[in-house]
Amino acid sequence: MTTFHIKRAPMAALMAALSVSAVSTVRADIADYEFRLVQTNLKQGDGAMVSVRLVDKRTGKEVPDAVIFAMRIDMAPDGMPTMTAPIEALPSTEPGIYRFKTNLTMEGGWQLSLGAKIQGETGTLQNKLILRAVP
Ligand SMILES: [Cu+2]
Repeated sequence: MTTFHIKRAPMAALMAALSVSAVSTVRADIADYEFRLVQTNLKQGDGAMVSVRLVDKRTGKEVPDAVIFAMRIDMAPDGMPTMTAPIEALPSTEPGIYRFKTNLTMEGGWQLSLGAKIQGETGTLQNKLILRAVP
């Protein structure tokens, strides 16, 4: 009886290790995802619409239904990290495309920072995207 239990324990540990590695090869990591700007140049001024695609880098496919819980836009690329603009998320009209309305008050480089949760994935996706406000 005792021998039986001693032999069983390592087998159970091995099975657990195998199932963990099997799962990790199938499931994605948060680092497999990325936001990409649809357009990098936007017209300066109020009512600027920024569109981003959330893609699974392994397939290049759009990923719908992410929850964007943090967003910020500032002029860090032009040495003005404290110069921010109001930004609000708009409803998505296309799966995997996320839209924001902002006011690009000044011409030049702007940085859009996003924090998101992806359905079925643990961890947080954080991306910084550089765009330009043009006349
Ligand atoms: Cu500025």
